[in-house]
Amino acid sequence: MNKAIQKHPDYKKYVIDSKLQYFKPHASKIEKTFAEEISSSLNRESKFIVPKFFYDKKGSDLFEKICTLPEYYPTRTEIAILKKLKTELPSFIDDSFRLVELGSGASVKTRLLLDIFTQMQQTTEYFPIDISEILAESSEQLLQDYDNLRITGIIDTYEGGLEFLKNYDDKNNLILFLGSSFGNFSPTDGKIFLEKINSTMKSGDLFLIGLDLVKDSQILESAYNDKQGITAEFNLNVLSRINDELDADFNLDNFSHYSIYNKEDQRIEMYLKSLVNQSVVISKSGLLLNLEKNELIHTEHSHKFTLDQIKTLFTSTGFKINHTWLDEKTNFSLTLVSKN
Ligand code: AVJ
Repeated sequence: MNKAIQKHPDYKKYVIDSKLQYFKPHASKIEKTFAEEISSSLNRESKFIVPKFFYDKKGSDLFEKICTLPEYYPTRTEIAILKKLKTELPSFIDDSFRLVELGSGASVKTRLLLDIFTQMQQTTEYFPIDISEILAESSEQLLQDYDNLRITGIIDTYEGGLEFLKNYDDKNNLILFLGSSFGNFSPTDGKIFLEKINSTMKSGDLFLIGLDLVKDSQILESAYNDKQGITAEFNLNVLSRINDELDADFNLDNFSHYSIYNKEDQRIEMYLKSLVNQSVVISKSGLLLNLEKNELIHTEHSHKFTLDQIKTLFTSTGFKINHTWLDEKTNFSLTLVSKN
């Protein structure tokens, strides 16, 4: 191809077959390594580990398990709402739309949307955007199950992938961001993220986002403190990951899972609590970590929203709301927005 007319010079295209292709940036932008991030986030007075590190293979499996727990209402509720979209979403989209997903869709949720798209369209394009390359397995499976599907994976950050898509062509995109993953952002970062998404959207594009709602503290706290202790295992697993990948010697017996609902800030706060005074070596981060008994390492914020806040959030970041769908108990929401 002539370099001068190449449309995406920063990405390499991998064509697997007529139905599956990938785009991957040549050189991933100067991102900090796991070792560096851990070294800086634990080497300070208020210690934290960012939640994206939960998701190694074991952590992803544990999260899948969380999604099926009786206490963890979000997944089940969002699926129930998505099922209602089957009759209602078609009036918002047509043949010109492709489905874009932030995060790769191995899940039933993606399939519920693909059911809608593939029934309406001759051929459906699905563009998952994900940094992890496990994209491959789930794509193969989807292609086996949907005849008229074409998949283009973008192996990049959400922002990077959307920026890529902006210059890709002028087909309309319905961008999915499900599971209340948005709840991990601080209010400030969340706004910046939405503005970024807005800036990559064309005027006809749609954005469908799943957000968890403010509710009774007890319901929230039991969703993050399940009886079987799977959430605890999920939280503690990040220490095992650091042990394995960064050559550290965390003794998991010396930590406990701690999670509470902060009503004022409307968020679940998750921590790992040090049960004793202890020192931990993290070789690859070059760190000797001293922890006091009862000291907390922050691992996650999961923000919850009111319907009014959802309205303000989108109108203040350049969107107009097309529709918000809720379950009967108003536990969870799906909001469809477009550029204002
Ligand atoms: C994937 C961020 C939506 O906040 O509910 C579940 C992660 N953490 N249980 C959430 C999670 C503990 C989940 N999100």
